[in-house]
Amino acid sequence: MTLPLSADVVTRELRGKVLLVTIDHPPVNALSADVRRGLLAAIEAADAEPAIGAVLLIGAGRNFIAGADIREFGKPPVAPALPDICNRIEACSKPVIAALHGAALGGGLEVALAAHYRIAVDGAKLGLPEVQLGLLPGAGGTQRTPRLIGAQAALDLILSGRHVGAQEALALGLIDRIGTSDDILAEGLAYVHELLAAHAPVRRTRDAAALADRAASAAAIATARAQTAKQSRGLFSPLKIVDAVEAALEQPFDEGLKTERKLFLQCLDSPQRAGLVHAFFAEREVLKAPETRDAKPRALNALGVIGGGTMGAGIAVAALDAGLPVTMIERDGAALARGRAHIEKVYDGLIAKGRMSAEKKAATLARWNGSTSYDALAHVDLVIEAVFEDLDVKKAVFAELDRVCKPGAVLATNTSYLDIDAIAASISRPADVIGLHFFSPANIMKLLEVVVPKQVSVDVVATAFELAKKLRKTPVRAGVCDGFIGNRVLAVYRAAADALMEDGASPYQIDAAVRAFGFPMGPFQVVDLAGGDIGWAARKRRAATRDPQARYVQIADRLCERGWFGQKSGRGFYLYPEGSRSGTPDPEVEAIVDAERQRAGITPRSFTDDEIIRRYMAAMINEGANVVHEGIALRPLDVDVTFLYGYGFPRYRGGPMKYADMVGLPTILADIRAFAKEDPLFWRPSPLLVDLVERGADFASLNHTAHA
Ligand code: 3H9
Repeated sequence: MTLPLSADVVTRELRGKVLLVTIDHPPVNALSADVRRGLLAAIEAADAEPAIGAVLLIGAGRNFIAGADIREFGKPPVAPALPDICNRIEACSKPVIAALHGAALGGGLEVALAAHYRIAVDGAKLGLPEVQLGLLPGAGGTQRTPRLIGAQAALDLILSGRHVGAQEALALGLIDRIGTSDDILAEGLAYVHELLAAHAPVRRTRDAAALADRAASAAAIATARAQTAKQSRGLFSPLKIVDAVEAALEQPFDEGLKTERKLFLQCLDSPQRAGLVHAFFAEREVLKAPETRDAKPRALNALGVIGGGTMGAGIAVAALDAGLPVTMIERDGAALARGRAHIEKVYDGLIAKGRMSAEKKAATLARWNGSTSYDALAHVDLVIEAVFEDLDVKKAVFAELDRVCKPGAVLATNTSYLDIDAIAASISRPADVIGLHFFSPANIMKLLEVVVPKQVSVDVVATAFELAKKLRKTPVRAGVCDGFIGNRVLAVYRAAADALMEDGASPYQIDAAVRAFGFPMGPFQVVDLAGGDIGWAARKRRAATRDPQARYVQIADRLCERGWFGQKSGRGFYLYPEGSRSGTPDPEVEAIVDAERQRAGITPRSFTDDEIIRRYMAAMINEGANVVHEGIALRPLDVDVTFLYGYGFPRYRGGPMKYADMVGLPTILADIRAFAKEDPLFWRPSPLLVDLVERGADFASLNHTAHA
């Protein structure tokens, strides 16, 4: 018998005495208002219908339920609310069984915890990842989880947001059973029938007793609070999570739910939630570059890497880790040996940390092959060159690739700023040439700028996105210009930081202010880490084309002239005694800064941290707007993802463009106009920013996402 449907997204079917309730709301069965209504109607029907002996909840498609519908956050709430649904499920007078496969995350796991019995199949992913969205589990998760699995295990799950597999979930006590096959429906039905045969009672998680050892629970909460206060780096929701779990211990269940609700709403209203949800959708939107819709990727079975330096080796490791065979080319045997050694060093580090076995290393390196002859690249599908940053050197490499590579091979350059159109135009197959800008260390950093030159064929771009997927990188489509998206914007806010330093702020104050904003490092620490000589070389190269009217701060040059290149030379903006990696301020640097101020005729003034951040961010946002205006970035969100994944921008602020929207574009523009009174050449408002302010619009309006 099929009962009337309450909503298409939740179907009900009576199978003997079992009401089979299927959540069928692609793509991931998120708990939208329709799903909530459907679940409510199903439970009410189960209670009302005497023929029904038990309820089985399953998800259609690849998942049980991925959680609350994230797209609803920040919009007016629609009844029925998820916590009420969970309470209604738990209150059901007939046993409710949840059968979990794929994602049972956030609100999805909370629905399962409100059910009376749980079975999962292998491959199920259970978790409470709300913290990653700036939230806490708000549908009873902070109250039921500790009652079910204890305070410590619950805190670990909720504070980390990690996913656990079926085996671990069983060991923790989150589920009662693991199915023996992956047929979720058959497994679920078999379990329900077994429970019915055994007259299994309704068993409510609210009555579970894992918090019974009060002293141990209180100690776990106190420890979590102390650790969270130390580690959560400005995040709002983690301490609220600890408070909510504490309420599970200290308050009766219904009171605890009220406390959870109050804390959840505080998180929901926080700007951090808005920033993190933006990041969630933005990192998915960047995958949908137009070329990925318009073309199929070419084959990608074997890779070539030219150059075994830090970058080439890092790219090779990323590819080897993805299971791809890699052929590395170097100019001679010694350089090739160094390239191989760079790769081995990465794996030896993992072995030393116990994260890789010697056998795994050997198996991985068996996919590596080195040669000093370009002819060894005849079979590869895609080559990435990572040689010295010089246009003529790169053109020479591409001439060789043109000679040896098979037709249809993708020819990529890892340049960080050179003119890829010029490289492409120098060979006979410009349509195969693309930029793949990795970030150092390339095996770790997630960002991959896919730089799209004029003549490239659409399927080559699609292939680059496919490569990113294989390498587990986050690709951002960028156009050709000096520095593409990231380094172009970086050059501008670095210049703003230099100007601040010359005008009176110490590099140490600037770094501290930028760290307090949420970056892991300040700009001068970054220079010291990357090596001051790199920027110095770039500045010398650009000297000839620099606008003579533009302000040029020479402080960094003075340090480089002394050989102070940062960490690798023991001093830069900071001192690094005996190879230490955390620098200490250097009075001699401060004296050099003073001398430079005098040379430039500047009377130093003081800046508050807030003034520093306003200039730093205004420079970043303004150039980000230029990059969008010129079509170098497809949308503001592409700039955001670039900075989140490549430049340490604090994720909870969503990226520079999202941050600008949250501050308000009129405020940013007013700042730029005020700064322009001192240096009109540097502080030129981006035409896009001016236009948006005039129209009362924001960057989000240009993102063209369902979410925006
Ligand atoms: C919560 O539950 C709060 C509650 O405690 C309290 C409430 C009161 N909503 O990632 P994919 C979309 S907070 C809406 O590419 P995969 C996603 O945008 C929530 N949409 O697939 C994409 O759309 P599009 C806690 C969602 O197979 C499409 O689905 N839950 C949601 O690589 C496919 O996603 C989470 O944080 C959602 N909840 O990975 C889980 N989830 O095609 C978040 C996904 O238009 N989700 N979409 O770009 C995930 O971790 C992954 O999506 C998942 C699938 C592992 C499920």
